[in-house]
Amino acid sequence: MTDDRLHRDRVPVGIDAPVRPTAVGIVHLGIGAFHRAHQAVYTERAAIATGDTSWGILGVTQRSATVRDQLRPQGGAYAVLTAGEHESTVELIGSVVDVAYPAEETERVLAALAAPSTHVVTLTITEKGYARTPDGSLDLDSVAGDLAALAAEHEVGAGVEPRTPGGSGLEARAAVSAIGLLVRGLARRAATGAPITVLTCDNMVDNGRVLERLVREAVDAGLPGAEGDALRAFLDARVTFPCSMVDRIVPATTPAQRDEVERALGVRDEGLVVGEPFAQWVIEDRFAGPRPAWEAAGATLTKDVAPFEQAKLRLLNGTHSLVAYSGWLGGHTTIAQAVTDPRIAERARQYLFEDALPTLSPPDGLDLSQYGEQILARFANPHTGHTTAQVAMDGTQKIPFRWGGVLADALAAGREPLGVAFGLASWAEFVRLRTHSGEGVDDPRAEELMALVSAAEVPGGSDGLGDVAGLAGAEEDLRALLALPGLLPAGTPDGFVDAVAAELEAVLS
Ligand code: CS2
Repeated sequence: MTDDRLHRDRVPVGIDAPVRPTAVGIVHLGIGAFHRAHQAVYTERAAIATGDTSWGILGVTQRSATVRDQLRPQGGAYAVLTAGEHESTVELIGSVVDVAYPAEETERVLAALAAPSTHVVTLTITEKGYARTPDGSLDLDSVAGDLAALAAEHEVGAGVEPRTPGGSGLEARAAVSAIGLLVRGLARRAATGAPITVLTCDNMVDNGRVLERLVREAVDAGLPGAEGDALRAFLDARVTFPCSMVDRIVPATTPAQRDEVERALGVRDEGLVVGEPFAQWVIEDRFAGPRPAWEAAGATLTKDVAPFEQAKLRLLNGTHSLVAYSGWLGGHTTIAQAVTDPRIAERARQYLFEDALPTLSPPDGLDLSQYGEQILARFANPHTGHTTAQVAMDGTQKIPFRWGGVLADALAAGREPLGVAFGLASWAEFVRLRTHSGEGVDDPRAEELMALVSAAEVPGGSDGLGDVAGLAGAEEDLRALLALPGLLPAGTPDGFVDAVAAELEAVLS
């Protein structure tokens, strides 16, 4: 710890001190930039509004120790840079008490999940963190280490020797899966009987129900029969999995932004996150026990999240993906550049207003056309620096939730959604070009995708992207990619795949 580093005990002059939590009330799985710029900020503001400091957050970082190594030397504190069209502001957040890296501190995380002061587990583990197979069930291979540990712990608890010796090896393997860790934590908690709410904040349709189903599948696989009955009874009686819709554009922080904030604060913040001014959080009011007064910080608690969630996933995220793939193909680095390209803007509007919007029933009081315009204006904010490549990541995990429902509903209503078709054609071409360039795609199903792209095809041929051979090759690859299991809704007619192929010319031009 050096004096030139931000720390919660040394707050720069002229900036409000962050909240100092008195207990860990929340365990958060997946403490990336999004959580720090969203739920942690709501938690901070709720503590300021109510004076209740019992909702400190223990963050859990899954894939690497980086966030722990950034925040621990700062006592958990970090700054949020809000990058508006006309001005930027910096605020310090103290609600994160510490960050744990389960590969090295599994026991600490499990203990926190079972602790009496903890009442809520929140998750932002991204779509791929849910480890679903193409048919939506839990990929048991991904939680095998955790389930072995669960069975072993269970038997230890019952006074029986663990089946698998060598606990440390198990711990290291177990730490790769957020769902597995959660299930082990819930098993620990079941022994105390204390209720707990598991609140997912990821961009999935019916996210709470999805998570509950996966957790139950893991329990059934790990502790089948009578061994798991107590845990199942605990889940039935004492655990809830509310749905929630989260919204704030949070790009990856750049070194330039870190430098800018260092100049403003006079100290270095390795944990800095950047977000747009807009933020929204709609939470299903179905808590098993106490919760922070997030409504005091502007969150909406409601009986039914679905209309908000559908509108956000289909209008915002669906348009975002379209702009990301077509923007990347058009040579645009950022979403803001891409969405101001007239050709892309036109297709974004077509998707948003003609394809997606008519499939939605607006939540009370929401004017969907205005909401759509506001989304496009948010994308055009150049100060966030959100890149097309970042939004383009993990397409196989995002597309079904963003475009799948729009596609199915539009076809059922007798409309062919040509914006969706353009989006899918752009995604397929993105995958093809990145495969051929050797860069590859950032996607948990990358290997499958790249195997579908024909090795013989050279994009563009000798005469450029629009030549006949290039188009024919691109179409072959597109048809192979669209047949990827789980990508399009079951029963999507061949005629729609033809419509996607017909968009290739527009994509390649
Ligand atoms: C984006 C989202 O990266 C992506 O796929 O569409 O992260 C988007 O920025 C957020 O959902 C906005 O709330």
